[in-house]
Amino acid sequence: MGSMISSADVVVTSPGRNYVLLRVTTEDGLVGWGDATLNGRELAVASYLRDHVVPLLVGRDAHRVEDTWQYLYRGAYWRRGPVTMAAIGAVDTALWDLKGKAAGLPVYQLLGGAVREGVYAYAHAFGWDHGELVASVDRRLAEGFRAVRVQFGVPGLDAVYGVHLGAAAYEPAGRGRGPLVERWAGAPYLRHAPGALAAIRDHVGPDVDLLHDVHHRLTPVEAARLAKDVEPIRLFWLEDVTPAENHHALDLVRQHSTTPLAIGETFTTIWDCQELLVRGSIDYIRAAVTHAGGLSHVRRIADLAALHGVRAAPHGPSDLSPINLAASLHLALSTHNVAIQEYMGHPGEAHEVFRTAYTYADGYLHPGDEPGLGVEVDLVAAERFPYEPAYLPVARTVDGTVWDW
Ligand code: CS2
Ligand code: MG
Repeated sequence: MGSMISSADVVVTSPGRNYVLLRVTTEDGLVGWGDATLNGRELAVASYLRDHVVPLLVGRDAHRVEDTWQYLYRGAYWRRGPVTMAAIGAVDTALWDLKGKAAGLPVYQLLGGAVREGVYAYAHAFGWDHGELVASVDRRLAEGFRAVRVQFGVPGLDAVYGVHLGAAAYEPAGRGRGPLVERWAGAPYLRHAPGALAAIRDHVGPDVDLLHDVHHRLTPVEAARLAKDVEPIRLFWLEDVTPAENHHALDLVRQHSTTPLAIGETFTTIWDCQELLVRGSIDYIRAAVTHAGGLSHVRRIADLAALHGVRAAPHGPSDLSPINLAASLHLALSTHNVAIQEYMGHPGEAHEVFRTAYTYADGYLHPGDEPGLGVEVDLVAAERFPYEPAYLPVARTVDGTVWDW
């Protein structure tokens, strides 16, 4: 059958926010889609793909997914890193999409078939103060979610990851200007967070799963204190308590608490995950399909995690496109130790560009049964939304020292 790759194109579009997409076409006219979006550094991946990867794809057998992965990873000599791995992730995802379309099967069937009826999903709730946060949580519960991530403001600060003082919505990447500076101070956060989370636990009762993301802000000892202080709240997880590169920091947190820990949305390979998994330092690994080399590699990470009793929970923010979310759902439906999928949704305009087969009902997602990933891209609509430079914020402590965002 005609499975030779005849062309591959990079599409950069900005329906509400920037996305970088890869379209791979075979000689018999099948089209596979991958997501290559790296928030705030989008054009670096577009160039890596256009200038270095696409010329290697044309003429290859589209069905050789694993060989192509190894060729792009090992064959480049310069391995790992977010730019390289997002590019490989896009190729891998597009080839799985193509293989599904060629077989007439949804990708989850190619990965072994469904191991569950639906994928447990968590939504985001945020509010600067308790009243706003409760209203936001109640909206999520009314939508059927049984797992909610809660982010709140801190007296004395104007912005904390996940929420801004006086802002109706939360979108971290500011368009058309350099990075905003957000002031950070650990002490007021540590004083405020346990009470803010306890008040939400009191409001929702014991049956709702509550999650919280610290976004890499704390020192090891601060993180240990927070994890210990919030223990009675029985969080589903506490995410990214310390900067993700410092694996040993989590040992201190572990020694002091049984609060479940999640980390890994910035990890790009199994090597970034290995030590944390083998040492039993975490409970959930967050590596994303796009950013960690695609479905093939994230499945491998999930398998390593399974050996150590760790469950996978791939990152699913609005700054990854619906193609990434669809791929994540095919993985989650067919991978035994995937625990939950982040479901943040996408800007309204994105729905003009992406047609998706995945569905949400009563707290669960399903990837749908269309062949491949079940996402199609309207290229005419995509052209209506040209790229605009955007940056994530930068954090500085109150004395002006650059901090982890
Ligand atoms: C986050 C993201 O979803 C999450 O857990 O940490 O919102 C993250 O800030 C962005 O994806 C950064 O691009
Ligand atoms: Mg996060």
